Amino acid sequence: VTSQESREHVTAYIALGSNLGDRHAMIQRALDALRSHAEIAVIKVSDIIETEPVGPPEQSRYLNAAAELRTSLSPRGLLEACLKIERDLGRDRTLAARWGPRVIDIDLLLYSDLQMDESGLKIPHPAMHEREFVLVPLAQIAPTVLHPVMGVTIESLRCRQVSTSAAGI
Ligand code: PH2
Ligand code: MG
Ligand code: MG
Repeated sequence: VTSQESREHVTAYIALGSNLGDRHAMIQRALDALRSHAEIAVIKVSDIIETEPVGPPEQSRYLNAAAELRTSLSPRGLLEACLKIERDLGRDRTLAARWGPRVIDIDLLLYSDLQMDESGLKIPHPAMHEREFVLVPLAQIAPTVLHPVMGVTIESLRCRQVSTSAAGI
């Protein structure tokens, strides 16, 4: 058994978003950077969908996607890897408003069935269950996965969210 094989690997899910520049290329470049990381494997990628911006500032439409990863990184290590890829792709957090436009956003959604609440790292992502732009692509690749806090499947969260947003709630 090589050290690579003996390492614990866990399944994690991420959300990707872009609404500045060549949005499609930014999401592809983020996925390529994840693929070339020695401790991350990209297992599944959803379709890339166009979504209306959610949140305060006036901004343009997003492309969003979700991906399933296998990783030997800790949750903190995986977060750092995602933040580094955001920086490498030119994201500038100093100028950006908290909900404002971004060239690339990579959010950690789920890490196995872990629950954690630390500064800068909350898993599951605390808003994932109310964001259609996360749940629609995630349900495509992980419909039967359970939300570890809510105890219901991603597909059931998506159904609920899509019906409340259609009703304007
Ligand atoms: N991300 C945000 C704020 N609003 N809206 C859409 N449609 N897609 C996003 O990825 C998104 C957003 C903050 O991360
Ligand atoms: Mg985000
Ligand atoms: Mg983010």
